[in-house]
Formats: sequence, structure tokens, C-alpha cells
Amino acid sequence: MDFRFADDRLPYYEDRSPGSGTLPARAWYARSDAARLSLNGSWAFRLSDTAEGADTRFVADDADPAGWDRVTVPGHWVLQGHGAPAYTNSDYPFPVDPPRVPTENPTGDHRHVFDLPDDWPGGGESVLRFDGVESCARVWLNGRELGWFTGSRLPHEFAVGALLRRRGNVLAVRVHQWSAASYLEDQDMWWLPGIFRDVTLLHRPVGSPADFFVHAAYDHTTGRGSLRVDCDVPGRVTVPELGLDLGTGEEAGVVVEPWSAEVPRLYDGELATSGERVPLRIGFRTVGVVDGVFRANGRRILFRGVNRHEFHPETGRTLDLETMRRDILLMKRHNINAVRTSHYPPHPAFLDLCDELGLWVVDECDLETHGFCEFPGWRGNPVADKRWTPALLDRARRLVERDKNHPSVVVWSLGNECSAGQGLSEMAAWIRERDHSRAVHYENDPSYRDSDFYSRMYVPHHEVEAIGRREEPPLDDPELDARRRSLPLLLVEYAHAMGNSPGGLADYQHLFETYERCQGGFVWEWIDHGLPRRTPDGRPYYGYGGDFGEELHAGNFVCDGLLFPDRTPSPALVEYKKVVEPVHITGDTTAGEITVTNGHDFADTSHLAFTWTYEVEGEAVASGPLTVPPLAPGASADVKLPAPPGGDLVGEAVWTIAAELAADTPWAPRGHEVAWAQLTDVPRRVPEPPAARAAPRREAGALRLGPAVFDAATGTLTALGGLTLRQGPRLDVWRATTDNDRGAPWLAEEPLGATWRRIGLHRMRHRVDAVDADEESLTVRTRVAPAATDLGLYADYRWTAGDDELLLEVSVTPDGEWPCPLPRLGLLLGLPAEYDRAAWYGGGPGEAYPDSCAASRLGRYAMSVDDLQTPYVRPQENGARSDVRWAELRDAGGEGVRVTALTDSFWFTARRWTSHQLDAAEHTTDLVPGDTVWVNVDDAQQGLGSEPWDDGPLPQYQLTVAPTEFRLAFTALSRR
Ligand code: IPT
Repeated sequence: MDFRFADDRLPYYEDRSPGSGTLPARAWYARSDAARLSLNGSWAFRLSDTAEGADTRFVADDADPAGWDRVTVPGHWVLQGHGAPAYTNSDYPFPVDPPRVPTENPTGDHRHVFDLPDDWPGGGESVLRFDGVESCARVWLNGRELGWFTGSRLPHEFAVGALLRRRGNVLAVRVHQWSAASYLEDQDMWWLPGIFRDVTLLHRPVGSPADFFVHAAYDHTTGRGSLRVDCDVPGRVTVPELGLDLGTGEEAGVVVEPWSAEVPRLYDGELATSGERVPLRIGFRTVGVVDGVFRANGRRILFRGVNRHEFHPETGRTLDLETMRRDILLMKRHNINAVRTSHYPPHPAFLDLCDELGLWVVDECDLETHGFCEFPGWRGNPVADKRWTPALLDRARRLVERDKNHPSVVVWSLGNECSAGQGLSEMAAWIRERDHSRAVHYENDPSYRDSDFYSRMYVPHHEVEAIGRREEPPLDDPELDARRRSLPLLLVEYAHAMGNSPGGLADYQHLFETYERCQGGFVWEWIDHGLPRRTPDGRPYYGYGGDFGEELHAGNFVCDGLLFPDRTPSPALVEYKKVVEPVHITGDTTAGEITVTNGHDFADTSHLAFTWTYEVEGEAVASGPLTVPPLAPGASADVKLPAPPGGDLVGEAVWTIAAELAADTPWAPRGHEVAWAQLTDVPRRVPEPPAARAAPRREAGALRLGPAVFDAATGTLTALGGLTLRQGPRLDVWRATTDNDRGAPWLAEEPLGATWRRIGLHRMRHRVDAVDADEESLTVRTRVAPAATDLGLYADYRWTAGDDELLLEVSVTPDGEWPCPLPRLGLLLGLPAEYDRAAWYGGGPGEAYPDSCAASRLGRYAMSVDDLQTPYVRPQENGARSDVRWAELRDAGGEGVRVTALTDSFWFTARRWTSHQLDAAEHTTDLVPGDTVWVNVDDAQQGLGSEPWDDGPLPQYQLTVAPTEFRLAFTALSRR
């Protein structure tokens, strides 16, 4: 026996069917000449603990909601002081017993009284539309029940004309947090019940269309577009710019400019029926998989994409237009050309903006049953149980019908992480039947029978390469194998941007640009879903799973985006922008020539202006425009550089070449930098270590060497010039573990961060074996190791004094069989807190790590120690600057210390807390500045890796334990 209750005895909110009483799905459009009335605003609200905890008398005209609270619609009640949000990734936060839900089922009763505007037309029909309600709503108007619906991120409409009155309409909505549909909505995000999208009353005049479908294709072989608008009522379609005036259902062909994400050419048109005029924005384009490659208008495209959840830290999944636009502007400005609407259809206005500003959209259905993966064979999975098929088909229909008129939507995605099942196949079949003009995507069924892409998540680089070469291991079924082999590879999720991550983006991009079959992917994910909280003493921070009293949660997996919750770009977004830049600038400048390649799929380079800057030792000494002929997509040109500025310039010299917008665009102003490169003209000459000028002298418990004083017993540097150190430089290998170091909770193997901790890298002890002074140097020999292991590192420090600087040679020799790479290898020193003004010549301005340093640009930078920090929502290692030739820390008066690399360069990090404090912090407010500025000068860093569940960074980015030597100079800086 499956269930104790026959299905027909279960209440509507435990019914597998999608609902009842709603109108058929249809296209959504923001404008027409038919009247509409927004019902958004402040509504009366009452929360009950259970579905039936309160009666339904509130639906009546004369019900008195005195004593009720108020909520803002659209909005989530849990973000408005009623109940709490909760975060799980794939776990259902209730016992799994579909379609049953817990008795504790927060239920929000909403009541809104409204008048019709005086000019509300008589006649026709009126429709009440809900654009999004989570998860199940039952609706009454003026005391009459209209029906109920599920499908949280999909629109639902009721015909209400007969019930409307001029004044005092009473709209009553009961919303249950949990319903049978919750089993279909197990996306990795906060559980946020409520009427979270717009509620609108729409007049439907007699003769207005019930629905229409714009078919606008482009034939790249002829340059002609074709247009046909299907509509259930007769009407005319006009496109003045194209001289088109045709009847609905008629097809016209005409020469057009095609639509693409890069050149989002839209033609304004109108659909006019006897009852309504609907403005159209038509984009002509043809997409599909041809010869194993996904093409738009005949050309292979490369998805430089992101997975976007809808999120705003104050309003959750309720997004205003300004935020939607801001997301798209940020994407465009970071060279992103595609968005997957993970894992549900977005607010429909977002797609209008994608049409207008240009993004390829993978529009995903509101469907995920991930939590069933806990049970053998995904037992109970709704997509494999035909009783759920009507609900699945309803979702597919609502998705496609709502969004079918958007040129930006090029792929329909069935959902996320549902494994395989007949229900998915039925969705795919229905979609293909309804819309031949787009590709269908589904990732989670290895047979790919319902997908036009070989779509994968988080595939390691070597496997992407094998698939690119079409050398992937075969499937058992030869037919399915042949089919999968014919499909393009799409990384529908890759490069998990949680905390200080991902590494390896450039390496992925290289594969996408090498293998035709690899058509790019979508970074996981766009934004951290951190919710604002305050400490008891009022300091703000962002909370994540577990901060809201959840008994089950997935911690900070909800903060894995390229944007911080407040939409500040993270270093990872800056890196992604550089890695996917659509213009490539390469060359050997000694020949006086560079090569510029247009990596756009459609646009030529006439929208770009090129500039050069010549920099010596990080200072720009000359700059000017660079003439680059307009390049067609894919084309290259060799471009002459001007003669390098002559004169008595000495030092390392680089050309910085940049491509900027030549004119304002709808997404960024003129001058916005799109792509850049730095090409070395005169390589750096590492300064020769000066000859030793002084011998160590013993002085009352101390050793003096030139400008420096050392502790005689430990050999530790205690003072340099006028500066007293809080801690002299000594070997450091520890870093506050990143989310990737910590690994994912479901991993079978020990994550690297746990190995480090098991060995004890966070509690290294320094044994001093010798402090030897000779005629010209002081040598300190140590062994650095944690308790309870025989692993160790011999570290020898050899100090000499130059004229006014102190030289240090460090040599590290590993002892024992090290089973793992090190987090970092370098020196840690402590300065008094007032030395908080940093300056350096090296990579910047932002942080960089070995496998995430494409965006780091050689230059001179100055920043406060506070500004060097990257405020990851869960604190972790951050803020390293790469390729540093020298770095300084000064106090307000200009006194301080400079460290210069005498071998290559170093990684520079400075912070007001230790790595241990950083590691222990759970939120940004746990970090409290102490009396020391801690400075790491690292010879090497361990890379970041791309995900918490991969094998760590690529081998070339691992800090393998090996004998190492590096040299540094320390100079005391006096008052400027
Ligand atoms: C993948 C999910 O598709 C995505 O929604 C998100 O949960 C991500 O993981 C983790 O942040 S599933 C992956 C663990 C294989």
C-alpha cells in the first residue's frame, strides 16, 4: 500500500495535479492598449502554523481583518517578519512521503480590497494574473472561490470579469508554504513562501487575442528574415521599419538584420486585432544544432554564461525592474553573453531586457526533484511516476507559452537535477511539438534522449578535453551512444564560485576555444544569496544556511556566486570577464607588432577603440590610440605599435593594449574596457643582491646587523631601522581554508583542507637549531613542524646587511614523505597596527591565486590594508596580490618597510587578523582587527581549484612540497 489515504481524500494542497480553475497558459507581455491594474501593494496578512489552522471567513466582504498584520505584495512573508527563511541544497526540509506534506505548514492568508479605476472598460472579460506564488495558492474574489494552483515561478490566471464590481472588490488568497508541488521544487535556494511576483488585473476586450506566437526566423544564406504571427483571432501585423503589413497567420520574407546576443537588433512592430493592439519587439534569428554544433544564424556560438537565480538580499526572489536591469548590465559589462535561468523561469520582464540588451537565454522550467537522490534508484522520483505527469506537462506548457515570443530564449530546459523519467520525455515531446524553433536541454539523464546537448556539470578539464576530441567512453546502448556522440557539449554548470573560487577558468576557456564541440558553459552561479543580519551590537553581516534556526541546512552553499549579495563583483567575476573577453591581443612586442583577433561570434570590432600605454616600472610614461582595422568575427590583423618612448627610461617596461567601447551602448558608456593585454617590452632584471657591508655584532641579549636587530636566542628579527616588529619574518604554510579546501559534505574522500588540519599545518612549531654569526651574515637554522608527525620543513634564514637594506635568503628543505601540497610557502611577519597603508608594484588591483590570475595586471597600486580584504560571506583565505616585485607598508607619517623580491616575485597579503582568526570566523563580523598587521610574503601559493568536490587545482597549480629557495630585501622607510 502506497499511502494510507486514497488520493481523492487528500486536500488540494496534497494533490499531485497542478491545480484547478485557471485559464490556459498564454504569452506574457508587458504592454498593450488594454486596461490593466496592478494589485501590488500593502495587503492584510495573517499567518497560521498549519494549513487548516484558520477558517476561511476572511474571504467574505464583511470579514474584518482587524488585528491582522500587513505584508507587501509582491514579497515573501518570511522576509517581512513572519516566520523565517530556511536553506537546504538538495534535502527536502520535511519527511519525504509524496504527495504528503507536514502538518506544520505555514499558511499565509492574504486579503486585499481594491476599486476599479473610473475608466475601467465595461464589456469583455477581465483576468486576474499571479506571476508567482510559492508554493500553492487558493483564491477567492468577492467571496467566490476561483480555484487553486501550484507552479511557483509560473503565471496563473483566472477569469474574473463576472465577479468584478466598481468598488470594494475583496481579493483573498490563502498560500501554503508546503504542497505536493514542493516535491517538484527542490531547487538549491532559500525556501521563501509568499506572493512574490506581481498580481495584476487585466482587461481582455472583446476581440483581443487569447494568445499569439511570433515566428521570426533568419536565413543566413540569403540574409532574409521571415515573419509569421499566429493568433487565435484574426488581426494584422505591422513592422513599419520593414514596410511589413500582413495578416495573422500569413508569412512574409524580407531582408533584415538578424538578432544575436552581441547585436540584439529588434524591430518594433504591432499586432492589432479588433480588440487590442499589442506592441511587438521582433528579433529575427534561427537557432539549432546542425552537424553536431549549436548554431545561431549559421554560426557556432560560444556560451560565456552564468547560472542566475533571482535574488535580492532584502526582497529574496522578488526583483524590481531596476535590479533585473542591473544584473544584465553587470553581465554585459563582464563579457557574459548567456544566462541559464537556474532553476525556474525568471520574472518575465527579465526576458524583455535580455531581448533588448542581448543575452542568449537557456530558459529553465520550474522543476527539480534532487532530494530523491538520497533513495536507492531515486525511489519515489515524481518524474518517473506518471501520476505527476499532468503537473510536469502543465509546467512545460506554462514555461513555453509564457516565454515563446522572446528572441533571446534559444533553449528550453526541462529542469534541474531530476534524474531520468518518462515525465521528462513527455515534457520534451510536448515542447518539441509546440515549438520547433528552439533546442531542448536536459542534463540529468545520461542517455540524453530528451536533450539536444550533451550537457554536463562540473566536468574536470581532462574530461572536457576527451569529449572535445570525441574520445569519451561509450554508453552501453550503441544507438544512444551514437546520438550522444553527435551532440555538442554544454557545461550547464561549471566553475563553482563559492567563496574564494573558482580556479581554472582560463584553462576551461582554452578548451572551449580549441574544440568545436565544446560550446562553453554557465558558471555556477551569479550571486551569493546572503541575507542581511545584525550582531547583537548592531553590526551588519550576511547570513546563510543555519543562521535562521534551521534544523537541517546546507550552510554557505547558498553563497556561491560571482557577485556578493549586495551585487559588488567578486574577484571571480573580474577574472571571468578577462577570461571570456571577446578580443584577443597577443604578440611579441620586440618585433614592434601585435596580433588582434576578434573573438566575437557576430559583431565586428568597429564598436571598439584601441589604445596603448607604455609603462615603466608600473608608471605610465606614454599612451595613445592604436589603429586597428575593423575585424570581422574570427578575423585577425597584425598591428604595428608605435616606437617605444626613448630617453633614459630604465627598468621593466610593458605595453598595455586595451579595447574600449568607441561609443555609448545601451549597456555601458563609451570608454568601457572590453579586453586588454599586457605585453612585455623590457623584461624585469632582478636586482643583484648588494655585497654585505656589515658584520653581526652582539649587544646585550641582541644581535645587530646593519639597520637590523635580532633576538640573540631565536635569531628572530625584532627591529629594522626605527620600526619594531610585532613578529619577525618566519616560515608560514597555513591559510584559512577556502570553501574548496574544505570540500563538500557528501565527499567520500578526505578533503585537502581536512588533510592539512589532520597533519597539523595550522599548528606548526619552530625549533631553532642554530643561530650562527660570521663575518658577514647571520644564519638561523630551524625545523618547522607540527606535533605528532615526523613531517617537517627545515628552514634556514641567512641574513646580510647592505647599505641601508637587509637581505634575506630562505632555503626550505622538506623532511619526510609529504602526502599533500602545502596551502602556502613563505614568510609571515607582524607589524604594529598603524602600518596599514600598503603600496606595491606587481599584479593588481584585485586579488589573484595561481589558477585565477588572468585579470591581474602589472602596475603600481596603493590601498589600505582594509581595502586589500575580499569580504567573502564565509570568511576564508583572500586578498593575495600576485607577481609582486616590491611591497610597502607605511604608517600615516610615511614610515614603514619595503620588501623587494630578489628572486622573481612574491605573493603579498596583509590583514589585521591572523590566518587562524580568519579560519575560525563564520561571518565577516567575527573578524575584529587586532594590534598587528599580519603580512604574508609568499614564494608560492596553492591554487584554488574549481569546485569543493573536485580533485583540487590542476597539477600545475598545486604547491608540491619540494626544496625551495627565495631571496628578499627589507628596507626601512623613513618619513617622506
Ligand atoms: C549542483 C546543482 O545543480 C546546483 O543547483 C547547485 O546545487 C550546485 O550543485 C551546488 O551549489 S549539483 C552538483 C553538486 C553536482
